[in-house]
Amino acid sequence: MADDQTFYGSDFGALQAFDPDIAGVLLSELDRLRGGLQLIASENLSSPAVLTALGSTLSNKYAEGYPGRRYYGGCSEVDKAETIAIERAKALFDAEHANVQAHSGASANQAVYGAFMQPGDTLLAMSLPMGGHLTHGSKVSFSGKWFDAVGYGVDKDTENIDYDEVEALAKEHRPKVICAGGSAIPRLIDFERFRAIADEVGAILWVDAAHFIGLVAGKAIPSPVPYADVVTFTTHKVLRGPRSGALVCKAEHAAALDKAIFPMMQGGPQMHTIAAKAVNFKEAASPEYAQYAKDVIANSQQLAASLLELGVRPTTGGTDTHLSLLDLQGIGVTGKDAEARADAAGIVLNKNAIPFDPQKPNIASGIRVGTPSVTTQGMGTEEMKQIASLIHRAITEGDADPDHAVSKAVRAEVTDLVTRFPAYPR
Ligand code: DSN
Repeated sequence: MADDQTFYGSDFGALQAFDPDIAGVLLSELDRLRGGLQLIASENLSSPAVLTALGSTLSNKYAEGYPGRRYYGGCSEVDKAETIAIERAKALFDAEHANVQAHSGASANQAVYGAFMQPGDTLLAMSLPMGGHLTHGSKVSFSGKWFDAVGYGVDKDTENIDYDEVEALAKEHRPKVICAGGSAIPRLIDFERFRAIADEVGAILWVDAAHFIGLVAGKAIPSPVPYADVVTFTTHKVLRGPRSGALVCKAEHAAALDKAIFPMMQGGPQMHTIAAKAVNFKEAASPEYAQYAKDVIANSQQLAASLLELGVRPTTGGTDTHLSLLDLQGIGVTGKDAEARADAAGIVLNKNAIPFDPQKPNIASGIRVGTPSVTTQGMGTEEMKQIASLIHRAITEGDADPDHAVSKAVRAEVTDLVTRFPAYPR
């Protein structure tokens, strides 16, 4: 139990007095979080301990360089925080080397390009419409503008990664780097097969584990670390840390990746965020967190199964992870409409392209739902059955107008649920 002030750093009262506009936003965002069901697969509710480190005076410090090798004086204390974060990351993921300075997952991914590729080199990665990520070679991202990105997809029948296609494309294009991972992949990835393909063509194997690294930390799914040359990740998804990024890698790549993070891609590291990452890695090493990671998957599987019973089809037939990708074509609703109708009913999720989607990305035929936040709130499989029914009602009978009778009725049930399982309980 904690006072609200805890969630905003050291002196919320002073902020309220000085800047009621921004203090009001902090309070109304907390109300928004508490008032609805947060089903965005890439979000979570980080702990008061993490938020306290984020709201600390470590934000003031310039510390370009690495512990013991800085370009500024006065780094003795932040050196301690970064060293603790590095050692905890290495222990948590059983990794030979960790770099905790990336400002985000996208920054960590940039470092992979910086360390291993020259402009014009070839990358092989999952294409964005099939479940990949912008930074994996999309034409609108630096990664697709500066590198020759070849995209692989999923099998039309199974909707799982087509490993034979990955192998054939690797042999044809001889990429410098092969990337495994993405932002809408509900199933486990066969890292051993990716390693074999990378070895066959002499490529670096990069796993972007942003989405599922928390499940790896909790030992709820297999780890990519033994197979990959480098694993990049965000720290704020299932892992439940601060909004940031990090990477772990084989010792042989440590110097190249460290140089790629700083000075190639970033300047001063955010020491308050690094301290918060250290807190998060300690939390994620606990038995309670391991149970949480397993519960996230059990909830996700129940949610997908219950939606399937209601006629909403999860791609691949289900999920092994924290997220499901739901194909709405069978119920004749677009992803865009479903997102708006769910929102009006107090259910926050996102429209998402499904593999081979006939719709444009800003309309989409699917939605993506994830269970990290609701599991943090203590909900279990019984609540997932109820949530499936609420989603179904909101998107098939409801409206984008919050005053619509069904939207209101669903919202009342959502309110009851989040009152019983509150976010940031007082
Ligand atoms: N935007 C994140 C997601 O929602 O999956 C990935 O960067």
